[in-house]
Amino acid sequence: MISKHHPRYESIKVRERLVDGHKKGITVLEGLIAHGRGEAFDYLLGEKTTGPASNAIRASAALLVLAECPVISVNGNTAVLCPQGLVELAEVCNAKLEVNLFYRSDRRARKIEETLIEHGADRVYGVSPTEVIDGIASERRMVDKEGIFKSDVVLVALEDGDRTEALVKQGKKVIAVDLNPLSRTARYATVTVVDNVIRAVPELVKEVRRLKNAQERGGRDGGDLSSDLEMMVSAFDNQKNLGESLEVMCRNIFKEYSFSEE
Ligand code: PTJ
Repeated sequence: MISKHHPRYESIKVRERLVDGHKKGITVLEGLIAHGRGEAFDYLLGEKTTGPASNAIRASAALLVLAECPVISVNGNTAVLCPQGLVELAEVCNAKLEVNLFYRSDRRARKIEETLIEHGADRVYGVSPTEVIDGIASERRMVDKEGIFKSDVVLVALEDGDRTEALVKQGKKVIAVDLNPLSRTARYATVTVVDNVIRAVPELVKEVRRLKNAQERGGRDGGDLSSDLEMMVSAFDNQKNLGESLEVMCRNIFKEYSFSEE
């Protein structure tokens, strides 16, 4: 039993959730390693949502509101880290939830479906995928005909670069949540939120709600918010934003360094 007074209590609890997810057959062991890599980057970010991440969250929310067929891709880690938030996000932006796994097995896909349904999802796609996305070497290439296959915007988190690249090549817009601003996923995505998925998803829900409310008010007043949202998306420069996240990390390193020199 970990004391709530332990300075790393929250972080330890998150690890325990992933270990528990592994015992239940949801998370793979490799997912625990991936989480450890994420933790290191999160440490450098100061374990909070930074200014650049907030800007990326705003652009992502605009993309989701503008989308005609948005899909939220769920893997073993995200199913354990933020199932409630993913279901809420799908609800607020009329998105579909689709299981998509690197280490795919039917059993895992069904377990993740079960988890999402327990958290309030009506329907989960990708459990029996029939379509293939070209250019992906892993099981991630298998997608649902009614989900990622026909989507225009896909949100991915803890992802590997080749799928992001392949989805973008297919003309889809990809929103990536990735703590590593140097990853291939981060560089290939349309919008990358360099933040922990645990913090980013609730922020996205808030932002989509805010935009939807503004859209409704605009509608009543005869205004159209779509062109503002389109401008917001086209003004977003992903490479520049990634550079800003890296700068935050570098500043934090130097702050720590000068602190230890005192
Ligand atoms: O559940 P599966 O079978 O689909 O497998 C999922 C894993 C995570 C094993 C698979 O996608 C994988 O190997 O991912 P990678 O290539 O290790 O990439 C994970 C990326 O997510 C890395 O850039 C990490 O820094 C980042 N990351 C780790 N934890 C988080 C994170 N990003 C956001 N939030 C996190 N909590």
